[in-house]
Amino acid sequence: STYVLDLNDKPSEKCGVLNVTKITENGKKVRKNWTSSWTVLQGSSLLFAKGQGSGTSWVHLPLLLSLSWKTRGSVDWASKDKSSKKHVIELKTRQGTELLIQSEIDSVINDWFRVLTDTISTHVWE
Ligand code: I3S
Repeated sequence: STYVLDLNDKPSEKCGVLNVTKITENGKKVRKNWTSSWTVLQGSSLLFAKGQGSGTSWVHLPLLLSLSWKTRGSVDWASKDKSSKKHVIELKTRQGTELLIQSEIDSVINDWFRVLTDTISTHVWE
């Protein structure tokens, strides 16, 4: 896909394996399906790999357009009622989709929290 080509063009700024699930889609609750996903932050986009090898496709989440307070999205620590897991971040998009991302390793998820909040807050809006 085109995202694979993009990845080869520019160095990624952060990557790693996270546990990911959608909990809401277009404002409607959906059944959780936690999956371990290779995740890449590139510029102001977050990419989640689906599948492996030549069958890999990328779910593309443009952070500034989807998650910043300007567009009424958010990045925050998930409240306990969202998951029994530890170290869970909730991503809410302007379109009413909510994702949870999680790692068992607190330094890993803390780094992701910092980089995601930095990405959506340091952008200068014109
Ligand atoms: O928020 P929920 O519904 O308690 O989420 C749990 C369930 O989705 C469960 O799957 P099934 O109900 O389809 O068997 C998952 O295995 C759990 O991981 C979900 O909860 P956590 O608390 O792990 O996010």
